[in-house]
Amino acid sequence: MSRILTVGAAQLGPIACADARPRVVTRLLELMRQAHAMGCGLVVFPELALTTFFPRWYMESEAEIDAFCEKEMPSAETRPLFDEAARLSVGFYLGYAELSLEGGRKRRFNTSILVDGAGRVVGKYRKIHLPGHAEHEPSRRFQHLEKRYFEIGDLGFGVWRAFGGIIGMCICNDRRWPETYRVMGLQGVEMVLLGYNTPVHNPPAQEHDHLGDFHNRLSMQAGAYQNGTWVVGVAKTGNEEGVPMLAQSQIIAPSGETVAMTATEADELIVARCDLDLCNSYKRTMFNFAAHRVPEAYRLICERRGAIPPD
Ligand code: CDT
Repeated sequence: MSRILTVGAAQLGPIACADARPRVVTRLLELMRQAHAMGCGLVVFPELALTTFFPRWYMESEAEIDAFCEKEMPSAETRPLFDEAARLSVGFYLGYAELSLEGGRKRRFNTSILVDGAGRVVGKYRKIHLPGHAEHEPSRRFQHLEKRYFEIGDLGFGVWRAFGGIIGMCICNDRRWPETYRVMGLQGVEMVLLGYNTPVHNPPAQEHDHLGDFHNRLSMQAGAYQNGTWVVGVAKTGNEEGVPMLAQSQIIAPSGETVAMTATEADELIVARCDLDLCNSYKRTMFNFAAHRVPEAYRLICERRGAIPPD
């Protein structure tokens, strides 16, 4: 048996602060057309793929922050992506900053959507693990203010029946947390899509900087293997507004092996012919959750947030 989903990981080079949406959408459309030419049914774009990674700047003006957010999806500026998806029958994952009005209250989320080959939104995810800090830290060369600009996602780690399989989504820092993959694994996920913006330099932990590529691979490969799922991780990379960003977008098989990886720090498409049925043997043997998991022994995971060492 095989269920082939040909997927494209559409890495982006830097987006400048001054780049208007239509200019960025033109780049995304070019990558989507390349994906179609390569036989893809699904193309994955990065986190916050319509703007620069704005949490690197401290801003007090709500109008200034909101200018980086999408008030509707699709909008006049993003509609061409949906139209082209339908014309080419290529679905996509897109990360963007979402501004929503709920119960008369303005809310901002770091969001991704899953759009099918008819141009319809079939899934939405709001980032749960928000890294960085909430207050201005002027001693840093650049900020990481996701905790200031976004609320914690309120939609959980969902999965959707789409593209002939079970597809899940998460965003960037989520990929470092085993709980992310396991919650989707417990829903039978067969392909996890995720976009990222990862500065090479992390001011509070400079001693990790030289290990950035390794930690990126390590987290995604472990998540894939331990849950018997494909993982597609896609970067926005290069030197964005003076901040070098990690590359190495990759498509990872349920074995944990990376089957395709980008070679540049620019707009670049990589493609893999993913057999979703490759998940089966992992889900039926080593990671047969129903046969081997022991949830009673894992209670602390839900009951306790931070580590408390014994006396
Ligand atoms: N965008 C994002 O989540 N980036 C984080 C950087 C962490 S350093 C504060 C990441 O985990 O890649």
